[in-house]
Amino acid sequence: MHSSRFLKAIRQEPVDRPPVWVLRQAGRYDPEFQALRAQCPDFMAFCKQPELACQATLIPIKKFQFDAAIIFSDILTLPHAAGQTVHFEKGIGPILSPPIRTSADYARIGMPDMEQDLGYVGQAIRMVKPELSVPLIGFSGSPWTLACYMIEGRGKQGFKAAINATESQPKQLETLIQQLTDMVIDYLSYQAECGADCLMLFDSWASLLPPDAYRYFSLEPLKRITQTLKYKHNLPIILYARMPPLALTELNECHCDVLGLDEFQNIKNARQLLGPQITLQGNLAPQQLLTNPKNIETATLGMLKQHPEPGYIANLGHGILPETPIENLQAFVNTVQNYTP
Ligand code: 1CP
Repeated sequence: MHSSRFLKAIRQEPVDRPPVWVLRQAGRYDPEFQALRAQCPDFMAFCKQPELACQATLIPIKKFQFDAAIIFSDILTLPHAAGQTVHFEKGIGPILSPPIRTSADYARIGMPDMEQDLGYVGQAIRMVKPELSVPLIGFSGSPWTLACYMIEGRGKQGFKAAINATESQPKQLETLIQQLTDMVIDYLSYQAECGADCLMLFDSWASLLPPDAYRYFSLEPLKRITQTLKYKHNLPIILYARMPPLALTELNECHCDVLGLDEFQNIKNARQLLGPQITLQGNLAPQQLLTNPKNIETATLGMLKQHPEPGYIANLGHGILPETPIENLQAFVNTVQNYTP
């Protein structure tokens, strides 16, 4: 495991080719995943069955020989464990109830007990580990991204209530973010103890805040998380922030081992800005995979040539789209797997 391509690239050691995995690699683009999902149509109930989560984690590894696995779960398991009901409605997305709006709603949020409230994630990690010959990534949403869902009560429809809370309820939001920071530390520590080889933080809604508020409500909590985890566990940490309102050099204050780049970043520029100390991951636009294999090969080679040195992990800039044809993902993977730097 220690000598895996993925962990070597994180340590910036020479590799025969860049490791490759894909955000949302277990997902709706794959009919085999869809068939497994059909066994338990309620998404949260699916996540809570370690046997199913384990199988969903393994399907893309067997099919594409990815260099890393990511545990099948969701960032919304944590709000659920903290006291909100989380339900996925077809055609709407996640619904968290009650949304956190009043002082009473804020007061209702409590620290979960890992074994009791999130033991299903730990069980899935323990179950899948012996089946894997590649490293396993455990993950969590960032406090800010989790707060977006918890305050809004819904998915990506603007998150107006969450943005408003930074102005209208800053003290309450700050307390919530602090609680979430503690929860994320506990949750990722728990995943590490259960066997995760690498930890990943998703700040998917970084773009919603102006720079100063972003620093206060997102970056500083992320720094506390990564510093504490580094101290407690000697595991690599990946930070993925989508469209961050701060420069990559500022995100680098977290001292993560890997920075996940979205498709709006340029790999070469990122390397120049950040210097040699950090591994970069990304960042082909997921929309590229809707084109055709020839196009995908050209675009993927273009991406790989931007980073000829070690310290790079090939991936998409965001989650693979559900409408992606499997042969197009295969073309992306083949291009990386046949590449000689
Ligand atoms: O019915 C289904 O199968 C639902 C699709 C789905 C899947 C496959 C959801 C609902 N979540 C997941 C799994 C998941 N989610 C994984 C593990 C699988 C893998 O990567 O292979 C991971 C890492 C996530 C992370 C996640 N969930 C993020 C962060 C990454 C990102 O996309 O920016 C976010 C924001 C979520 C919330 C979520 N879960 C699911 C959906 C459709 C959403 C977005 C909701 C919205 O904002 O509208």
